[in-house]
Order: sequence, then C-alpha cells, then structure tokens
Amino acid sequence: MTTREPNHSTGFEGRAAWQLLASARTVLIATHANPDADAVASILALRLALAEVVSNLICLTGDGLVPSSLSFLPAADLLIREPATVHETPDCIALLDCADPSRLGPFFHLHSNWFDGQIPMVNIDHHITNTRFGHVDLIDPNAASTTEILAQWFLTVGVTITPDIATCLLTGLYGDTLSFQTTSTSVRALELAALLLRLGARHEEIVNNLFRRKPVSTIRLWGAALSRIRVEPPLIWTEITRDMLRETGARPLEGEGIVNFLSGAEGTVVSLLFYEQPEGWRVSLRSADSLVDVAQLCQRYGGGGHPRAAGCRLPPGEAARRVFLNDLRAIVTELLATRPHSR
Ligand SMILES: [Mn+2]
Repeated sequence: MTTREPNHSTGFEGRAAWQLLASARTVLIATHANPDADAVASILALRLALAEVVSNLICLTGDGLVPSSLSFLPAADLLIREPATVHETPDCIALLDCADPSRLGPFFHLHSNWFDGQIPMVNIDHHITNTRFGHVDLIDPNAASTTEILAQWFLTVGVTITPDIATCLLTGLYGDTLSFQTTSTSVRALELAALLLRLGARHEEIVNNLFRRKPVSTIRLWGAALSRIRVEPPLIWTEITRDMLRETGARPLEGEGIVNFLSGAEGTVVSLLFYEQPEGWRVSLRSADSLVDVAQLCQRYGGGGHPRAAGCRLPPGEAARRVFLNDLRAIVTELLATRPHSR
C-alpha cells in the first residue's frame, strides 16, 4: 500500500456527500446495532462536524445501545437511546460503518421504507463486503476504520477538526486496529493518528476508556468463557450462553474482546466466539493467518466482515454448531495446505 492512496472521500464523491448532507434540514446519522468504538465514534464525529450547518440532527445506533466504555466521547449524551421514539422522516441519511442498511437491526425494521432508496443516503464504510447502497458511497476497504475515511473527507471538504472531533476520530482508529495491532494498521493510519494528536485528540482519555476501564462483570464473564475453551486445531473457540450472562450479570457486549484474546493461540489459526441468542448463534471469527479469509468463509453463511475479522449467524442448537465447526475445520485445513513450503 502506498502512503497516500487516494480514496473516494477525497474526490468528487466526497464533495457530493458533503453537499447532500449540508443542504438537508433533518439528517439521520446512524450506525449498526451492537456498535463498537468505530461505529459510535464515527456517528459522533459526523454529528459534531455537521452541527453548525444542519439544524436537525438525529444520531443513533441501530439498537440504541452504546457501550458504557464509550460514554466519555464528546456529544455521547446527544445519542438517541430509544430508537423507537424517532418518527420524524429525515431528508437525508448518513449510514456509517454499515456494510448494508439491515445492519441497523431493530431501527432498520422499524423504518425499512426509509432505506428503499427514496431518501438520499450517504454511505461511509470500510467493510469490503459493503453493498454500495448509497446515493453517494465513500467506501475504502483499505481504511483501518470508518473514522479514517471521515478524517480524510473532513480535511478535503474543509471541516475544522476540533479537539472533540479529533478525539472521536482517533477513538475509531484505536478501536478498530485494537491499538494499532491489526494488519489494517497502515502508514496512512499511523500518520493520521499523529495528525489527530497534533489537533488535540485526548489520547489518555481514549486509552483509559477503551482498554483499561471495565465493569467487574466483564472480568467474571471472561473467566467463565475462558474456562470453557475448546481447542480443535486449527480452531479455538468458546461460547457465551444466556446462563453465563445471567450468572455473571454481564451483557453480551462485554464479551466482545474474547475472540481477539483467543486469536493466535499456539497451534490455532481461527478463533471463534459463539453467542447464544434466542434465534440461534451469533458467531464472531478471527483469522491469525493471511491465507484464511474469514469474511469469505462467513459469506457462505450469510455473514461478512473483514478478511481477518468477520461474523455470521447459525440456527440454534448444538447440531448446527457442530456441522459448522466441522465444515470450517476442513476448509481452513485445506487453505493452510496451499502454503508453499519454504524449503
Ligand atoms: Mn469499523
């Protein structure tokens, strides 16, 4: 990758997207259900950027949830926590960090007619599986986070990056790169991080909230999940059942980091975390090897994501999970066998 690879946000599409949003009276800024740091930080950064130019901004996550670790973000108190209370039809929609509108979850189902193409949509995302559903799409699969695209876009269209906006943008980068550890950590991402620090991003606040602060219930949940790991090389997996959540008092979001912690365990290549839900399993996968693209594997099951981090859903019960694990083990073993021998 070159250091200054252009993306859509810096070209004609970037200016068109800004025009579309800035000329609207009511803008809905939304991100996916079960939001991560990049998702929440993205919608808040855009909200702050548009605050001066758009009179009515509706800003929410698709399920109204915001992890408590992100409540430190500037303007987090302006997020709408009850999406069902939103009835006013926007005249423009910005969807951030969403591969497709259905990723909004509950909010998509409440207002699916808003996403049928009649209301102009600005689609800003870095998922390779993005379906390019917007009237304007600012998509860059090489971006480490959606906030990386936002930052380049803001610089191009002349948005002043205040310390608050810089803090949001750096939070997305920190979150999606897991502190600059993922393969998406490019020269461009690191240069952007430096620029954001120069612009006043509050580094210590981000690190304390994202990586140190945690409820005690999280530690209990991790303890329970880690005590159940199963190693079936090249897979390592564990689960979070509804019983475990009840016993530890934790919410499902609190298990998010476990699959990353498992990734890279000796003798394994793919780590998985199964979340038990009433409608079946939600599965989160990580690949520790460039030969194994878990986004591609998840697409076979109607899911998607990034090459090294992806997810999908399975029907309830042990049998469905067993079939999935056996299939996956066979495919991953086959993929690994394609590696040319070095000597
Ligand atoms: Mn993201």
